[in-house]
Amino acid sequence: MPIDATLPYDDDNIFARILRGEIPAKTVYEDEFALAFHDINPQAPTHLLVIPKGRYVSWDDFSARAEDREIAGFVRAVGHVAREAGLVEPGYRLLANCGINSHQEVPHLHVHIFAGRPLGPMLA
Ligand code: IU
Repeated sequence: MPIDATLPYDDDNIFARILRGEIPAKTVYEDEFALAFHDINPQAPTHLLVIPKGRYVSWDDFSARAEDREIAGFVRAVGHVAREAGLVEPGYRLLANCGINSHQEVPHLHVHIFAGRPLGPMLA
């Protein structure tokens, strides 16, 4: 079910539980600001998710409330994960769904990294 990006943060959401170590994930990177792991239902040969450590529902919530250091740390983590995975050449796609019309399903901000095949033109 798509979620409303303006809802209050739900501490029981699946990514909060992964951050607390209550549910396993195939983690590829972790630092002060971010955790990155393989998506359980990959849509490309490489499909990673990068999530901030902070309690943010969506891109909207994060961009409005996060401290500058959290935003910088998260953006750097996304780039680092892509570089470390060897994705810069021939390239990758980032996607962050926000709210009902985007079909965001997990109410903790996540950036998808897709790579490993030609991804075609963006679909709107
Ligand atoms: P979305 O942007 O909220 O639609 O994407 C949610 C993603 O989270 C989706 O690609 C799921 O396969 C993925 N996911 C996951 O990796 N682990 C989980 O336990 C659950 C969803 I639930």
